Amino acid sequence: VNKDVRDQAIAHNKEVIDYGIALGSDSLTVWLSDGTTFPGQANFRQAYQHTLASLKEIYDQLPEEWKVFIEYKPFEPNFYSMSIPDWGTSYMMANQLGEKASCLVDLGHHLPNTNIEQIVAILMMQNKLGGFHFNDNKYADDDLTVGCVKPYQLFLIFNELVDGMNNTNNPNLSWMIDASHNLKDPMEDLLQSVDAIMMAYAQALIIDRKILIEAQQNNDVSLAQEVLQGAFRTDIRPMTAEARRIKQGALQPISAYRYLKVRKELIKERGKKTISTGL
Ligand SMILES: [Mn+2]
Repeated sequence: VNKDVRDQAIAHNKEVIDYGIALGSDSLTVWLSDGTTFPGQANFRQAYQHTLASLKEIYDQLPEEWKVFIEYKPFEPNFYSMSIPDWGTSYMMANQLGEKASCLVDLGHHLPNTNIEQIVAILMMQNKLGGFHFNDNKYADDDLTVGCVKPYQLFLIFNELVDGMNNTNNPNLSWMIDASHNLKDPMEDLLQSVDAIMMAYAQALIIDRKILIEAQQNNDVSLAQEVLQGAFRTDIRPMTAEARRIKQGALQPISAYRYLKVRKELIKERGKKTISTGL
């Protein structure tokens, strides 16, 4: 690893912390693009040790009440190895860094068919689940709207979250939406994302946990499925709409957004030059 590149990366994170302090933030998320594209390109152990050493320097710069989230990703932009490819590596690093560090689960950063809900359950058991980047994918994308392809997976993740919130000491989670689109109005995408998250959460809350536990203890596999799918197939949209209305929100966010021409009004206010980018 080139020492200048390393020092620049650490300095960049320190700069980001300073911006965060100015903005009133209280956490830093680290996702590293580092890795290799060819076998033999780097020594795996050394890559881990260098990454950890650099993260320690960043960790030591965190203000007292701050947290740092270690995000993992199996591939891209490097296609042979990534420095932090999976939850196990993220977990080891979070443990070695200390109390302020925990793991960040980006739903799109898994190999196809990975059991993300199991990862969520185990990390919560270890009190090391820091938060989420919500999105969805079909193949290797990580930018689709959460719940647009795999709503049942999202529900099963929330099932573990609700169970974990009741039965572990995992600290409060940070909820983030990490999706980026050029096909949709990003505001509409955010509205759909929040709606999908609310629905998955509400459906997880109506799971009959007493019967689910009984089914698990009796090895009644069919009943366990009935309980989970009974909750998932319940149309709770009127309930989430009412929850929004009680908080003075819109019953139908997309319709309201379009009817009120929110985008047009915001452009009038802010101009057209503001451009946002993200990873
Ligand atoms: Mn992310």
